[in-house]
Amino acid sequence: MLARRFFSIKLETKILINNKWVDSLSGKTFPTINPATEEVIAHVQKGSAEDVDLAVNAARAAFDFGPWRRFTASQRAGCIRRLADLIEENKSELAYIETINNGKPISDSLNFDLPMTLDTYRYYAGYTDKVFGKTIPMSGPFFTYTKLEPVGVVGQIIPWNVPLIMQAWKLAPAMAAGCTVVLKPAEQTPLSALKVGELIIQAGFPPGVINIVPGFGDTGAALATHKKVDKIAFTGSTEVGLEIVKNAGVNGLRRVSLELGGKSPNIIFDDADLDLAISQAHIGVFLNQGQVCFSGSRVFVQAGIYDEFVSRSASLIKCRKLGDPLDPTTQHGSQISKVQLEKILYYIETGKSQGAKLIAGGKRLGLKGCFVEPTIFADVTDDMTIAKEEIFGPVMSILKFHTIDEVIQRANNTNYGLGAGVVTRDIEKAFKVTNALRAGTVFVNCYSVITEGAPFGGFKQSGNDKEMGTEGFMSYIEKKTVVIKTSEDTL
Ligand code: TXE
Repeated sequence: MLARRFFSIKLETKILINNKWVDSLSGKTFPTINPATEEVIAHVQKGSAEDVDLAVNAARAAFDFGPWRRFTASQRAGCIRRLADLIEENKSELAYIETINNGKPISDSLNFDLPMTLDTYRYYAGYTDKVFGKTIPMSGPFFTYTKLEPVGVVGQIIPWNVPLIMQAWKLAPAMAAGCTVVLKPAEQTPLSALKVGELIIQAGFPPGVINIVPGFGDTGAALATHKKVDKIAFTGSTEVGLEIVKNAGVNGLRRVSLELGGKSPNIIFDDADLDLAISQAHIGVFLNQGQVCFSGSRVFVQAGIYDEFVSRSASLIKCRKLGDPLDPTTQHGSQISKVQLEKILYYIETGKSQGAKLIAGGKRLGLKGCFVEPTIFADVTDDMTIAKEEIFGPVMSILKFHTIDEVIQRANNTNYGLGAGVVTRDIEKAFKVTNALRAGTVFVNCYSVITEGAPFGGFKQSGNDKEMGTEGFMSYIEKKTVVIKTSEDTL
């Protein structure tokens, strides 16, 4: 079994600054837990504001004076590709670390998280030499052009739900653009980020280009307000995102990119292929134990197929295999923490007390580990808390609708706007709904299908920028306009 095979893996637990592993200045550490067993895996150095300051200074020096800015595009791409190759060589070990630290099934870590991580690094390696400015016509003896440059020192704060993917989504475009970085992984899941740090050194990134400081919210806040940081990129809760925006002007102005929460609608019409609709909605909610920002947690089902959809969804959920995340046949693992477990159980109780009909799951599984049964509520109405707030857990709310205009209005009646789904055989209906939904990504007859080439990010309270694709790369780029006086004779 994997557990035995990796009994002796070396975990990295220190702070990475200037390609050196260091202890925190305070000497403090924090335990990192396996949520499936609730056992401590390791003690990790706890970065404070002072450690963040050292890391930012290292990143600043590497940006302002280091060799990184003078690396050719192919040298930068070479570093990123070597990193991807090293991640691939170590993928079993990384998948194992991801699973023990996060609680997700090992088959997900191996078949979803690792491939997407690799694709992201390789995709952005190809961007280093595709940075083109423009020449701009101007009256008079002037030659005017734009030059694209890296934004500078970037602070990146990431969450715990897909730690390796989030690290890649943040680091890869910043590396390709030529930025330098201080990354703070989530306090729940520092281990895979630190392991990648080891591989970053091996891949040949110069000292100071990528620095990693594990810690809590105060560590993130110190990074987000540091005066030498040019840009903050954050993925996490809308509450913390708003705080980061509020603090963006503290100690000087910096750019802010946010990818926040969601309460995404998934709309299933009477004419849908029902088998497809049921499995699509199932993936849309239960993938990653429901800990997905674009989870299609509000499932709107048209009246004509409502009852059948509900009963067949309840049958399907019984086939989902819950249990030991290290068992390769497990489909559904542990939630990230006791805190999240309790939050999810609170929402389930709220659903019951507000009159939603519990048709599957609804309980914690076992007494050890943070396991929650995949849960389905029918007869959910728009005013119920479970239909309004992000649960970030395996809870599907099924709501009934009658007409297309009604469902568009109800689906959009949320402060969030990250994902959405439509299931129908009617292309006209699909276009009408897709165009009307205020969401950053709309899935038609599928769900949770994302690619590194397409921009990803939210409307409304779900975010203010895009990651991935060209847009994700441009988020790490400054545009400089250059106006050169020429001689009249050359016109
Ligand atoms: O998120 P936080 P939490 C949602 C989801 C979840 C809820 C809470 O609904 O239940 O958020 O999760 C760092 N300044 N999402 O508490 O607190 C923190 O250390 C700077 C959606 O884990 O937002 C971590 O690295 N940084 C989501 C990161 O922010 C701060 C993914 C995220 O933590 C900070 C995760 C501060 N003041 C949760 N406070 C998604 N969009 O995918 C905390 N942090």
